Amino acid sequence: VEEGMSCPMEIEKGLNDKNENEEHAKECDSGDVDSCTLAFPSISTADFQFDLDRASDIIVDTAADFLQKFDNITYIRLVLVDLSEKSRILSLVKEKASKKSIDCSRFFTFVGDITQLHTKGGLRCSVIANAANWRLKPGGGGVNAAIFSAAGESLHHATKKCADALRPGTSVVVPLPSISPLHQREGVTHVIHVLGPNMNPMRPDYLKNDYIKGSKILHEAYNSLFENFASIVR
Ligand code: AR6
Repeated sequence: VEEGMSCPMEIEKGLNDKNENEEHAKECDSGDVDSCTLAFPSISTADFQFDLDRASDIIVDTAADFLQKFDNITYIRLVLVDLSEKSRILSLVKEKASKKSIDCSRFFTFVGDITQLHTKGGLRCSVIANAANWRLKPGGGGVNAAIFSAAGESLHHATKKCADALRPGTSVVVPLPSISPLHQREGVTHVIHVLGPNMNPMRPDYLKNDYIKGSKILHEAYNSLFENFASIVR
């Protein structure tokens, strides 16, 4: 993959997500770049009700800064994942990344279940991020429930060894034991739990629509996630 290649044409080409998925999956399976791909969900934008337009700006900005900082390591890749082709956060991020001419071989979106990227999507990602809760508890809902359930008990134990709580805007790396089905089946070696800002009155640390604070915390959350990913890769 050529360094500096940018893809403003991704949208103009009119590729649907399936074709884009297939293209990226093909590239991914072709070499050892696999070990340096981080797949992450959009933090805080479902259960935590963070505004999608603001979140997409923050995702694109923090990803662009991160890739620029590591522009000598061309095989590091960031992949934003969501379940549906109709995902609004994926469309917004795709559009904004394209406007900023971010290299689409190093940052792209992918439709699929983050716990089945390899077996169902053909995309190998050794590191995946989780939109966690502050207690780092399994269950709840959303991507947290999916990851803890797919990874089995060993993720729960491994997580407890690393931390017992998270502050909003921070993340923690958990090496995934090789006995975990997620490790064996999907090739995931690390899970990074991230706690984003919460705009849902029914959840802890509710920010009461304070988007100055909320945006700052979401920035910090992605910076923390990407820095932790870099620390694994290095
Ligand atoms: N694969 C890929 N993306 C997913 C999956 C999946 N299996 N499941 C959900 N998403 P959310 P939050 C997307 O609600 O807003 C939890 O209960 C989803 O479409 O999981 O940060 C925790 O315990 C959305 O784009 O996380 C916390 O209490 C994104 O993942 C709280 O919810 C994040 O949605 C965190 O809320």
